[in-house]
Amino acid sequence: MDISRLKAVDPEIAECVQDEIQRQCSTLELIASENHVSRAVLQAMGSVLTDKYAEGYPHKRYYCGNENVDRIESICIERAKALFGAEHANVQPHSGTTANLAVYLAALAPGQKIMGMDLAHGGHLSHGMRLNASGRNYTCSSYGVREDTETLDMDQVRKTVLDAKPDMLVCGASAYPREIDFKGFAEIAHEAGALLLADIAHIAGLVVAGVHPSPLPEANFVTTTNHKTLRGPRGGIILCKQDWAKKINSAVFPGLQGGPLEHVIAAKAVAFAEAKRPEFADYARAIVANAQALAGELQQRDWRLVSGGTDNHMMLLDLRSRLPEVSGHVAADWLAAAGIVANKNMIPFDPRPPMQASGIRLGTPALTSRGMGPAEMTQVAELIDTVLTAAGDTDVIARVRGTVADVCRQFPIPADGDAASAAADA
Ligand code: DSN
Repeated sequence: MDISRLKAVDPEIAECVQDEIQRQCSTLELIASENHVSRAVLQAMGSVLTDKYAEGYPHKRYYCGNENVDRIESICIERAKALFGAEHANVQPHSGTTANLAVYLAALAPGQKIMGMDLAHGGHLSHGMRLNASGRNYTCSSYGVREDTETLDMDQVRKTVLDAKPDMLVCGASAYPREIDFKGFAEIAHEAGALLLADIAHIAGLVVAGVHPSPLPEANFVTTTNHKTLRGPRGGIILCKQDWAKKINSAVFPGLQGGPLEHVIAAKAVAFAEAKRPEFADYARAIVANAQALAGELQQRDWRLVSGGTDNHMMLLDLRSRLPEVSGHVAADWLAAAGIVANKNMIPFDPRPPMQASGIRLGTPALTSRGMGPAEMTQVAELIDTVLTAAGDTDVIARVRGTVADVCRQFPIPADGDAASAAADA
């Protein structure tokens, strides 16, 4: 990535950017919600579109001079609709949380009832966590996984939902390694007289590739971020039927946001076009194949995975299976020191508090974007196992760090400028 001008003008920030490029190039990114975008996405995002104010929607703006961003946002909307098979798309939300808050604002009055998946079982802050605006402005409760299977039991979910009678049922998760039964959720929402919001932030790339069932058209609202398995820029979108379009649009603007980030909307449009290509379906299938390969290799090394494996792009390793005294917080730091970047994560019914946690969440979207396959997953599992088994031994961490650097050199990320070998940079 060329940052020569930035270096000349602001060497302090240029150094930070350069260091981040170096960090990404030399570490293995296993945070399940992160990815490496293509250079086309980066270029759209790093463009003069950032200069433009465009409050409103295409051809109905408050300021003049929007003829080009109108084209961009209209293209982005049409691409989003075609990609997901939606009647309406709002591409302005700055994030997934904002997208969810806009849905609540459009469809609920303050104090009405939301039910989402328990945060401690894999849900998300914006699905009703008490400190989040969702939890503060609405009456929130949750459903969770079964303790014995660590999966969603739709009969149990149905009973919990019918007992609570929420106005809005939210499905979708941040840390759930299994397929989500969107049809089942739609039936339950219908029976309970609730609206259904499906938040597919984590699995959007798998959904558009047909690797995970889609919540459209059953869900009233579908939200997603663009930057996880979908491999686009940071930000969110909302999809819905035409009859909700007006309310959703006015909830996003002027309800929650001011000027949209048209440079990010341009990058979303680029990512949606990339995700429509046949190669993207191969990529999404490879993400899941890699996750299942990594999961299998870890299990062979006697690490217990929540729910016994994965159907998607992520898994949750239960440290208690081999290191009962070690928290996710400590283990994630050991891995990071070795160049393996993951996050601590609560496991269902975790006895530890969230900032300690007993699990590590691992995801394969970013490694798959670098062109890695099952053979590399075996190696990554071995490296993870070596670091954890050595329980923080600094010599072992240093040795693994060297191997990680070698693997990273073989699989450069798109932004490092090596076009020939950045396999995923379409
Ligand atoms: N922070 C995201 C994740 O890691 O899953 C969710 O917003």
